[in-house]
Amino acid sequence: MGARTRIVVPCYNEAPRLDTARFDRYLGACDDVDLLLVNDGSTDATAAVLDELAGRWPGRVEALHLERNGGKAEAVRRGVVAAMSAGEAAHVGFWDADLATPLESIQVFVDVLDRLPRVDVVLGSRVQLLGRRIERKASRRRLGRLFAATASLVLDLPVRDTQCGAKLFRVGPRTRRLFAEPFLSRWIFDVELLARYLDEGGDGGGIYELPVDQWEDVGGSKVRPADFVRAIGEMAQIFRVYRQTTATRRALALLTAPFIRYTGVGAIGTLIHYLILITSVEWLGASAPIGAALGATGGAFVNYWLNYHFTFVSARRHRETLSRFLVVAALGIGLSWLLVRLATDALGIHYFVGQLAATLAVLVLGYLLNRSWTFRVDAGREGSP
Ligand SMILES: Nc1nc2c(ncn2[C@@H]2O[C@H](COP(=O)(O)OP(=O)(O)OP(=O)(O)O)[C@@H](O)[C@H]2O)c(=O)[nH]1
Ligand SMILES: [Mg+2]
Repeated sequence: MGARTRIVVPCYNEAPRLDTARFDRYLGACDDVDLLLVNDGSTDATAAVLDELAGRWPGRVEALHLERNGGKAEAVRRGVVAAMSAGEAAHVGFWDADLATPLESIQVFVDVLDRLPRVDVVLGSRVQLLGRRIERKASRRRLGRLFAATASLVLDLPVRDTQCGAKLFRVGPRTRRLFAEPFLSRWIFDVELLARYLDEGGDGGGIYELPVDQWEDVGGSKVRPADFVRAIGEMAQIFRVYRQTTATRRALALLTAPFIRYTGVGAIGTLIHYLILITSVEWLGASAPIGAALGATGGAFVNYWLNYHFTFVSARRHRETLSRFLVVAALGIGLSWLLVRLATDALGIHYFVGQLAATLAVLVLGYLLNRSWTFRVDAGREGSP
């Protein structure tokens, strides 16, 4: 009997999608792979489905139920930590529950680790080579290419596909450390994993990209449109926290600083404000004050949404952050009025100069308040502002 392999399967609201018959078939056909199914606060019958499957395979399948939903990254991390500490597993990995990559491919991943002692990490890669069956929506494939190119730049590592939900690790001190701390990112933790591996002194020679024989884009994805915007913010965070390895990179990191992201979002919000103003006045026949109010509201919500997902990559509840964001926005309007008044009435400065100074002051104050209060980002997370 070969060394044991333990596979973590993150499961969130998978009751309708989990093909337990395929799990049974796989477990019946191989005896040196165990499964750890991780459910974190699913709201459907996932917990019962997982317990049933575990009940049928005592000693081979375990269901781990985490108290509340923390996202795929944290579910995988908690699962891998448990799988690595449960002893006698030489390899630990994670696999998407939708079996986009069939369980039968696990052995091919294990063979790579057995054959190449230098390799610590095997990444499944969805490359459409002859003889492979890779079924991906064209839009996801193109987005995936763009994402992989960005990840390669950020990591300074020519990686072809970071997001395939099938990965295997050789259990050892370095790979244990990869999962020791919670991830910054919720969805693109795969990229963060590689950044941590490089940060740990690993290099490209320890990572192996394995083109999978089969991959199928299974419907019912948990990825939301906001996650794509969030991924950009998370990528900036990963670059800033792990990959400032050269002077050029440190200079580039300045461009991705949260304050720069905040300013950029402010500019986008202002642009939306003016676009809605002009559209509603020129084309919809609204009066200028109505157009201005609609524009300000639209601009504020775009501003809020982008700052939540892109600038601060927040995980806090909207009902907390939105009300605070509006308070900060109101404070900004008040401060703007006060400063323009001060400039014109008290100091006799031209109103436009006053407005420019006010805009700058509101930008800096707004950033500091939103960072420390609204989205309450702890300083350690991204180092300097
Ligand atoms: N435990 C847990 N698992 C999650 C969570 N979100 C997603 N997952 C699991 O992560 C895996 C991938 O999710 P999918 O919805 O298939 O995502 P996808 O669209 O295929 O995205 P890719 O992983 O990029 O292919 C599935 O096994 C999900 O159940 C979560 O919040 N908690
Ligand atoms: Mg999937």
